[in-house]
Amino acid sequence: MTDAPHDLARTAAAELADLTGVERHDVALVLGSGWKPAADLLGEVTAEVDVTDLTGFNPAAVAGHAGKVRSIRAGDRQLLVFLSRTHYYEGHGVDAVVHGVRTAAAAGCRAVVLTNGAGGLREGWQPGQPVLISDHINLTGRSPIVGANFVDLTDLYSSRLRALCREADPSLDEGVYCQFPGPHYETPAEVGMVRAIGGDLAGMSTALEAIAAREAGLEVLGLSLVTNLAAGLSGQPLDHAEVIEAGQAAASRMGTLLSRLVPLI
Ligand code: 8IG
Repeated sequence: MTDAPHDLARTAAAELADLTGVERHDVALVLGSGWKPAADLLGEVTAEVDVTDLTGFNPAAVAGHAGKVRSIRAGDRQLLVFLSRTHYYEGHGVDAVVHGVRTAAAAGCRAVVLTNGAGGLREGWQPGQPVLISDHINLTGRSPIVGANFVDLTDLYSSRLRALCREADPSLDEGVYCQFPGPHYETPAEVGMVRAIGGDLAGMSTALEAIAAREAGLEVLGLSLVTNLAAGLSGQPLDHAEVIEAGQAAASRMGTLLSRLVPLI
C-alpha cells in the first residue's frame, strides 16, 4: 500500500540525515510562539537547515516564526529542533501541519516536545507562565489519521514525562489545551465554552501534531507558554505583537526550563 504523507516524511528524513550529517535524531522539539529564543540554550548547534530544502515543508508564514530546523547536540542526545511549524489556518491541510512530527519520527526520534503560545483561562495564571499540557480537546474537527486506524489517545501527553517535569520544576501547573482552527482568536462566548468543556488553554496548534505523534509511536510532552489571558478575561483586545512580546520576555525562562527537561526525556 502506498502512503503518500508518510512517504514524504521518509524522504524528508533522508534529506535531513544528508544535510545535517546525522543519521538518527533522538528527541524532536517544535518551538511555538515565545519558545524560539530557547533554542539557543539547548546545546551545541551542529547543523541548521532551511525547511524549504526538505521535501514537503512550506515556508514559514507568520512573523516570529523562522523556517529553520536545527540539529543540536545536548549531552548524549541529538535534538531535532523545529524553529517553526505549519499551522492549520495556513490552509495547506492537516498533512502539512503534522509533516514535521512525521519527519521527526522517520528521522529516528522516539519523543517529541510540542510547545506553543496560548491564551490562558485559569484564575491566577499570568502571561509569561509555562504550563504542562495534561490533555487536549481538538476543536478543529479534523484528524491527521485517515482510514480505519483507531488510535488510542489515552495518556497522549505522557504522564511519565509530566511527572519528571514536575520533579524538575514543582511550580509547573498542568492544563487542558483546546486547539481552535484559527487564525482569529476566540470570542468571549467561545472562551466561556472552553471553560465549560474543561479547557484551560486556547491555541491554534499542537493537538493535531500530538495525534500524529501518537500514531507514529512517539512519546509526547506538551508545554504551553501563557502569552495572554484568553479573550474577554483581561478587558483588552488581543494583539499579535503583544503576544510575541510576552514570548520574548519569557524566553530565557523557557530556555532554562527546556534545557533542564530535555535530559530527562
Ligand atoms: I499566543 O488566546 C496565542 N495563541 N486560539 N487563543 C488562540 N490562540 C492563541 C491565543 C489565544 N494566544
